[in-house]
Amino acid sequence: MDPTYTLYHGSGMGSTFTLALLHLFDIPHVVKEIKLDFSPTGIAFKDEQSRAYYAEMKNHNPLAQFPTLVKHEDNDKVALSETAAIALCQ
Ligand SMILES: N[C@@H](CCC(=O)N[C@@H](CS)C(=O)NCC(=O)O)C(=O)O
Repeated sequence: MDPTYTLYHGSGMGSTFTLALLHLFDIPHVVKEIKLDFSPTGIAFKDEQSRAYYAEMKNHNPLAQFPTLVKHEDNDKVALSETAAIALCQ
């Protein structure tokens, strides 16, 4: 069975390159977009779905960084969060 991927993505964030790779190489994936509002006073979630995806992302990757790419393979889940490592792995 082919592995599938879930990408936690923030628009304009470091996950953009990973998203481009998934598209470029036509790799099946699911995108969970975390919509953020940036203001001088801080960062806020644009909606509740984004807040929920962020909590999910943090479960997979306590650093909660973009990108967080989760690879599902049978019953295993592996989270990758280094862009260079993601680019090198298949
Ligand atoms: N190791 C990562 C670092 C990515 C990174 O620093 N992403 C930033 C956004 S572009 C981030 O998630 N910052 C939020 C945080 O560190 O809490 C990579 O180079 O792929």
